[in-house]
Amino acid sequence: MTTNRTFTMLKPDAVENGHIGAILDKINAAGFKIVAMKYTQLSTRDAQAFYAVHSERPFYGELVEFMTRGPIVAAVLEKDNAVEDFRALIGATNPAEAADGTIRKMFATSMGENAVHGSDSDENATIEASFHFSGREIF
Ligand code: 3AN
Repeated sequence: MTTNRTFTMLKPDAVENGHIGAILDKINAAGFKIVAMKYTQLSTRDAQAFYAVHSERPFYGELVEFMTRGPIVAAVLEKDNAVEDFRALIGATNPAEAADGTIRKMFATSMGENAVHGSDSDENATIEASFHFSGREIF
């Protein structure tokens, strides 16, 4: 079953570099509706849990440190085919390989500091949205 929602985070690098407004503009222009949003900062425990799937990877420690170093914007987005369309909008994990016009091509600086997160499946979108938002924070 596919859902029409995905989960995103504007990561600490995007916030530090002043890109919140520009990235939200691109998200809106691509037809996504924001149904939940918060400005927050992950604790080490939050980031470890959120990225638990990567716990055996060599970059895990670096990833947790990066994701906790400053505030992020977390949001739930709605659109037909949300997960796939949002992955297309953000582009490849490595900004050097991201297509022109994608958010990562425009705003990311490296594989690790790549400006935005986008859920990779409907199942993970639901899990990740619930990680950050209660039912009454999603509209
Ligand atoms: P994506 O965010 O495109 O789904 P994943 O799920 O493979 O990519 O990786 C999650 C996050 O881990 C990435 N957004 C990136 O910040 C970080 N990451 C992935 N691969 C590397 C790597 N080789 N070196 C450093 N950080 C990485």
